[in-house]
Amino acid sequence: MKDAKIFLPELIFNGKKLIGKDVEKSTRKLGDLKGIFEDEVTFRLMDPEQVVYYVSSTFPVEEGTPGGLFMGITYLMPGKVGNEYFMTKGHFHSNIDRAEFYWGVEGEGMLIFMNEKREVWAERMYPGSLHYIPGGVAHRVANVGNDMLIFAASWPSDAGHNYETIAKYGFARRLKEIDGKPKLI
Ligand code: PAN
Ligand code: ZN
Repeated sequence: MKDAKIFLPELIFNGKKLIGKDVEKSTRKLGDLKGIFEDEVTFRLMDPEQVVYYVSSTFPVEEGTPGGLFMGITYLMPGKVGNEYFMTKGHFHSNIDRAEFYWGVEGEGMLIFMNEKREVWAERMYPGSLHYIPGGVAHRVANVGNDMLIFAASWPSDAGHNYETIAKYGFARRLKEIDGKPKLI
């Protein structure tokens, strides 16, 4: 029998960066996050062009394909709007029962969960922390440190993103810096 072929991987995850074929980058600036922070007066005084986070992702199959997986690395800058930490928009999955893994790569974060009953809880993120986000649970990450927060994620290719519910109703609690510490209030 002939030897089977051995290939080099098309992608490298070197611990911090996703490198290789078809890595797609999307950027969220402060101006794209209108309405998510409570202190709108301070928000309006800030530069809408300031980058809050970007995501490098690989989509090996078409979006919506059942049974596939996607992976992305999020780079979330340190900062606050008033006393509320810089955070991702947050979303439920459009196919609401789809789960996801997040894991901490660098920096200090807080992963905020909210179920459909609007119950909120959070987990600390740090290098090596692993987080299972069950189906039916909205998720958002805040950078609670002074340096960039890097975390990776893998989610089903038929999960989809429902940003509308969070844009309209928000999370039931906000993560704020109170006396120098993160608190969900
Ligand atoms: C992640 C997020 C990423 C950015 O890849 O999409 O961290 O956060 P927002 O999508 O809430 O802006 C994920 O949860 N994918 O499903
Ligand atoms: Zn998700």
